[in-house]
Amino acid sequence: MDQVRERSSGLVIAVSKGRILQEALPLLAGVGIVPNGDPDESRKLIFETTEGQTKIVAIRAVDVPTFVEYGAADIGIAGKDVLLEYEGDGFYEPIDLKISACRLMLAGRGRVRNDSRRLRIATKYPKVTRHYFARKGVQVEVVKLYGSMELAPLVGLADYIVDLVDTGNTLKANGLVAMEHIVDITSRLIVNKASMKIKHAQITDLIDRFSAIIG
Ligand code: PRT
Ligand code: MG
Repeated sequence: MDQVRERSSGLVIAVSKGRILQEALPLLAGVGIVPNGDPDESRKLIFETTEGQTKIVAIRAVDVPTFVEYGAADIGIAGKDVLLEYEGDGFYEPIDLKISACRLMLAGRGRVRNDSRRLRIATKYPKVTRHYFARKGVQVEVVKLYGSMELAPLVGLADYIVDLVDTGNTLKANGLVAMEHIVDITSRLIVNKASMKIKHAQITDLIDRFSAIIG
């Protein structure tokens, strides 16, 4: 009886719109979950799926851990970059989905400054950046930006940037070079802690299905 109720309750899966969603949709289809519409095209935010009561919510990348921590979604798919920057630990991270791979890197104009002024780093990732330089024992000033990091060294806002790099084309187009590799990034499946208890059979079954199709 409990098992029946559990199976029929369905799951809410939060996925960020944009590139992660595009790579997550084939994986979701591989485990039998197909939304009834294209979450990237539609203005709708909640999608029914082919799997019983399971729903997909399409939200901004940085909001995925929040939805999952607060239980608004049972499961989320988010980049490790977003998870590292998130304050809080209200979720489990059982699998690396190995999609949307890139590297978080320190980049700049390729010249080293030799005065004694403290380095200024522009980034969307202040927490990871502070941690990285603290470990190296280097004092830096971190400037938080929400986009177009590449511009910062060109207009004198910062000496360096910490940003995601995939092909390297964006850095190149702006005359910047990758200088230090900070961490490899892929997207992860995250699970709300209470959901993991309450919907245990359903969620572990889904995790097993994902694990089976990931290389
Ligand atoms: O759109 P919104 O502001 O809501 O969020 P977003 O722009 O962060 O979302 P989106 O769709 O861009 O997806 C972001 C997630 O995709 C990140 O959290 C990463 O986990 C993952 N990802 C993988 C990337 C990249 N690769 C990537 N290359 N996110 C961003 N980039 C950007 C990078 O910031 C830089 O501007 O692409 C540019 C570099 O790419 P290359 O190929 O020129 O090196
Ligand atoms: Mg974007």
